[in-house]
Amino acid sequence: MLPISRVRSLSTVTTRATTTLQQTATRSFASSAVVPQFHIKLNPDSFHTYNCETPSLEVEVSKKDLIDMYSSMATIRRMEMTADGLYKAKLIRGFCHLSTGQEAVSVGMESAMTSNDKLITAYRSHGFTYMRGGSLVSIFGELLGRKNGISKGKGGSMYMFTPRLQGGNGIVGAQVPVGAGLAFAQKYLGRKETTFVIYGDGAANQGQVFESFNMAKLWELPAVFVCENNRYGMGTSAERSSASVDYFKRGDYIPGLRVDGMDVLAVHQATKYAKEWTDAGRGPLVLEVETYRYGGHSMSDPGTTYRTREEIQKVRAKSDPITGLKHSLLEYKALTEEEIKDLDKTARATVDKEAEEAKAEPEPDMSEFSTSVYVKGHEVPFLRGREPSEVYRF
Ligand SMILES: Cc1ncc(C[n+]2csc(CCOP(=O)(O)OP(=O)(O)O)c2C)c(N)n1
Ligand SMILES: [Mg+2]
Repeated sequence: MLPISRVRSLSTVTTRATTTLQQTATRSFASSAVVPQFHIKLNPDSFHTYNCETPSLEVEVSKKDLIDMYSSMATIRRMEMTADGLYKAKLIRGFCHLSTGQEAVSVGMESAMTSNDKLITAYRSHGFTYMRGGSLVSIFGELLGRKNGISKGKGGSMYMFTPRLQGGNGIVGAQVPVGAGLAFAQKYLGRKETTFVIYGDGAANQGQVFESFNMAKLWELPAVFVCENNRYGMGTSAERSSASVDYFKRGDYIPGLRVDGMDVLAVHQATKYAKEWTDAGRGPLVLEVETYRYGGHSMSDPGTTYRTREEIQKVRAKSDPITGLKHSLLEYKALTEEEIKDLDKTARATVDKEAEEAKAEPEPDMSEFSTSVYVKGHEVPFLRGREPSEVYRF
């Protein structure tokens, strides 16, 4: 049976779940020593550019990289489907936004990032949390509101963080200037690191996005603005909300690249390119990742009132990211059907086990009600509770 690990810098990191989390799984991101064994040719339509060169269509990967990518996507798919079931069973409450169909984005990106790079995203964040070091049990714990959830069970679906993930943010677009600030810090501190700032097609027309573009270009910050274009912002199609859906060109004075976000290897290649771009001191880049969400916007949206079932079926049949990689694995004789089935089985078993572990955990203690609100030493004198008589003093 092949191990499940999360892709890291084309490295080999096997993750072991822990039942406690806030701790995130510890990984070493060592293995650039792994020899690429496969030279995979990408589809010639994988990239579109705006004032920059086209990335190479030949991806160099090792067998281990391919296994990690496949396992990670299969794990995220299973995690999201399990969350869907737990929500319908009323065990998860409140907001819950799933990324089924979009797995190649978080996995492909992570495979070309370093552990020192930063990533900040909006509320559709479970996949990124997992790829950036969050254990499955801690993610489920958070969704279920358990004490050992990644935010102590007090944040829920939209507010997950790891040392390498600056959230999980619920206010559409608000993470974009924060991401520019992270990139500013990296430049100011003289670090050769990149911040990947993710926002949706629905956020792409906000003023604060363009203000962030302006400052990032003015100061040549190492920021990659990643427009995760899943073709809808809630129930509004990109065409209805955006005067131009060429999101990769919307940075105007910032060069841009559009990538097929249903192909994990293309996303890997585009992210590698973006990372090399910022490392070379070329300033910001806009990276549009074209993807598709299979489910509704959130659990309260069936997702079929503003688009047809046929549309969803067509995307699934033609460009599902997991099936696509499976075909490549077979075509390049990297793995056999049996070995791929084993990966699927392992992903299922791991997710199911960790979801069960999370379910068995207790809820946070009421003494935690007023904690984790302010940074220690910066508290206000008191915090109001749910009613006037409930007051918490620091
Ligand atoms: C400032 C603000 N306005 C409105 C909302 C309500 N809202 C939540 S998600 C969303 C659509 C965002 O779509 P997109 O950026 O494409 O992200 P996706 O859900 O597709 O990942 C809206 C309008 C919000 N959370 N914050
Ligand atoms: Mg969207």
